[in-house]
Amino acid sequence: TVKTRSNIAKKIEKDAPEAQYLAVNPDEITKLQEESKKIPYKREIVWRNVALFVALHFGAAIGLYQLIFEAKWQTVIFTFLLYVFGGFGITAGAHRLWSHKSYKATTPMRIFLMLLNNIALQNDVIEWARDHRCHHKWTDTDADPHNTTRGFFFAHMGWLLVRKHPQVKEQGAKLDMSDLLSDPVLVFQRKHYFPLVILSCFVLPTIIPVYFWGETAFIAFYTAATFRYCFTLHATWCINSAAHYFGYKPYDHSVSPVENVFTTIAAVGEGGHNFHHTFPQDYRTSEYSLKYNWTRVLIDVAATLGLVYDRKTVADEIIDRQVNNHGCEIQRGKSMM
Ligand code: ST9
Ligand code: ZN
Ligand code: ZN
Repeated sequence: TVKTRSNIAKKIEKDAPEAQYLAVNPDEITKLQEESKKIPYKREIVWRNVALFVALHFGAAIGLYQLIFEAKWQTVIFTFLLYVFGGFGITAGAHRLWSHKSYKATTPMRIFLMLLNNIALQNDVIEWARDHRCHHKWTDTDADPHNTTRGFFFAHMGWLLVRKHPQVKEQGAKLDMSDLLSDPVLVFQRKHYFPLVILSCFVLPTIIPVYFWGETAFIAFYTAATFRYCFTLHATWCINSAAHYFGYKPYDHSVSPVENVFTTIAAVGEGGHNFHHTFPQDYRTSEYSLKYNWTRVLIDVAATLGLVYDRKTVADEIIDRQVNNHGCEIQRGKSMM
């Protein structure tokens, strides 16, 4: 494990110096695990979040029923498109662009992605990226916000229902977030986050179907807003849970992330998670799933339009060497258990 991790660290340093904060340091991981045992930690449930998420799931159940039996076809299509484009705000925006710097985007494109990101309501990008950088740098330790060693449910959504482990805060404070704090688009989002997300996630998704094709406000609210929001959350959370549990590990046996085709489809192209943890600087986040990698298609189309540039990829020889030394050729290109 230790050898693999330091190799990856070296590769990241070489391929993408700006992604160095993600390089895993094996000595640090061991030290963290030792220190963690000494920190007194008592799980503290945040009942406000429990109540909100229970309510959201009741609302989503109503929305699913309406989507199947009552909604107009335009509302069904609209709900689907909101899920895909809100998803892009997470995958192409918060994840591949801002957390990993795996490509660069012009200001109009960053504004576009920030607006899409609001539809998904998953905390502002700066907070999302801070948690995500913690996740990559200290995977499966107490400094990882959704540490899978605390179980499937914790990694999936339980981590949003309890106070964070003190090590997340202590280690996370050491991350360099200056690149994001100096992006005016993200500063704007953070400053106006509450009105932006209420408008983008709930108000507009309700008003648009009513105004343009005469849907009832009741149905529009439960389908395009509530159900779609809840569904997008689970699709995202599955990357932290299912894509760390069920699948193959062609690139690195020593880590928990796997290749999982279901999450690739649900998360518009993000399920090549063993690849992604091994090569976090690669904007494709997977090697084989172009077919379902809608996020990559979006980024490539934006590049053709000149909105995106400097897309980073890892050379095939480096991938081959990694597979030979630390992964498994037979599992390559397979995505499920
Ligand atoms: C949501 C996010 O769902 C989901 C993210 C998933 C990530 C998946 C990644 C997978 C790869 C990409 C795939 C994408 C696929 C997309 C598919 C789409 C189709 N570092 O938070 P507080 C400090 S959000 C450093 O209150 P508590 C810091 O000082 C859902 N420091 O901690 C902070 O103050 P400030 C909607 C940190 O009290 C202070 O602690 N949102 C860090 O323990 C207090 O922070 C919600 O439900 C860090 N990492 O509470 C909200 N973290 O911020 C849920 C904290 O001022 N959140 N600090 O610097 C909460 O209510 C709370 O955060 C809490 C913890 C209860 C969970
Ligand atoms: Zn990532
Ligand atoms: Zn992960």
